[in-house]
Amino acid sequence: MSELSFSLPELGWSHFFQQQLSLEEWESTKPARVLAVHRNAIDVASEHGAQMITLPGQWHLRDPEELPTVGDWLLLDPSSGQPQRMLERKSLIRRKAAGIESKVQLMAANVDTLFVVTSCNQDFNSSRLERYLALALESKVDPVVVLTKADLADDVSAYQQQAIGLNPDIAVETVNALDSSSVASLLTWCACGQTVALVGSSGVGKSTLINTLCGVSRQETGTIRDDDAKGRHTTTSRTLHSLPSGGLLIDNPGLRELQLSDCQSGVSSLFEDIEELAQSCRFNDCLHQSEEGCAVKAAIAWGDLSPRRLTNYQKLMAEQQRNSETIAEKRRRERNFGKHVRSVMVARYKERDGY
Ligand SMILES: Nc1nc2c(ncn2[C@@H]2O[C@H](COP(=O)(O)OP(=O)(O)OP(=O)(O)O)[C@@H](O)[C@H]2O)c(=O)[nH]1
Ligand SMILES: [Mg+2]
Ligand SMILES: [Zn+2]
Repeated sequence: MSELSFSLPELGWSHFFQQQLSLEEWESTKPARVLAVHRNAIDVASEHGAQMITLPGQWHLRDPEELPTVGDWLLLDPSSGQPQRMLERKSLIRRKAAGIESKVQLMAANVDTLFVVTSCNQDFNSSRLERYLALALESKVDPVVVLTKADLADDVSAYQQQAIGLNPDIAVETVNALDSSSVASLLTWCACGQTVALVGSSGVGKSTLINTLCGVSRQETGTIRDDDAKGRHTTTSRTLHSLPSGGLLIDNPGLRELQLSDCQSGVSSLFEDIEELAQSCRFNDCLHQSEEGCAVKAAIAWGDLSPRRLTNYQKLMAEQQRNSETIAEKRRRERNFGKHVRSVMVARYKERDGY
């Protein structure tokens, strides 16, 4: 964010945050929005401009989900600049951290719209798009599918039709991310105070879109490989940018994979049609495999439902449940370990102090 100062509404402040402050806090603290999170410091912006702050040591003892991420609101002490507390979030986009670790990674907070970005080339993949869309719906954020590189594709409408077919209620926009008149259609979601996060694979044009929407080059962009259209992971951290239109955009590094956890309602609402059909299956516990009277299989036989969609629905449901269980188990183990450490410490103090 290069400009020096903003009004609170320009930073996305709203009644939802205002009502969380006591009168005393309103008078004695300064709300600030998190622009970027570094290893040992955080960039924030307030009515008084942008600054870098460090978190008080005891904050690092918190559950990682209670630590500030890009888009969060903090109340700062105006004289020391130290954060006093973090405000409750309107929305939170989180995923299972990459790799085998049972950890959650926060992607962005207080987001209104998620641009799920893919290109009209080999990157386009319906099942991967469904992952992102389920994540948005779970996070209470409105998703928009943004198809980039329309200028390079022979048959743009084939990609559009596939994207629209994922869920008729979700908006699909097709753009040349390098052309400002082409991306103007996206400004609908970028009005003053609105926060939009961009997600998608590396090389699909997330940073290019931000630069074109901002009208200046804010983010570095990188070329993609010719053979498989994969990007080079040019963006490596999350950052929040302000647009001339007043909207706020959060750039994200391209993800190699998106694993869902705690995403049951998101998957359910994206695949509402399948869940509705399942109500008509003869057996309540129908697995939609080879059971008699299966309405889901019947819809596939009629050509009303693609077998791919059913397979992905079942896969995502199972994956989010498995990941939620391993993360919950890890938390439980950590809590038990914490209790054990505390009881050992208490026993030592008792022994030492003889009480
Ligand atoms: N012709 C054309 N090129 C595009 C379009 N969008 C992006 N590009 C190009 O695609 C390449 C990758 O764009 P980036 O904006 O760096 O992609 P990214 O999604 O930010 O990638 P990561 O930061 O690696 O996650 C760059 O060379 C862009 O110029 C588009 O709509 N049309
Ligand atoms: Mg980028
Ligand atoms: Zn069935």
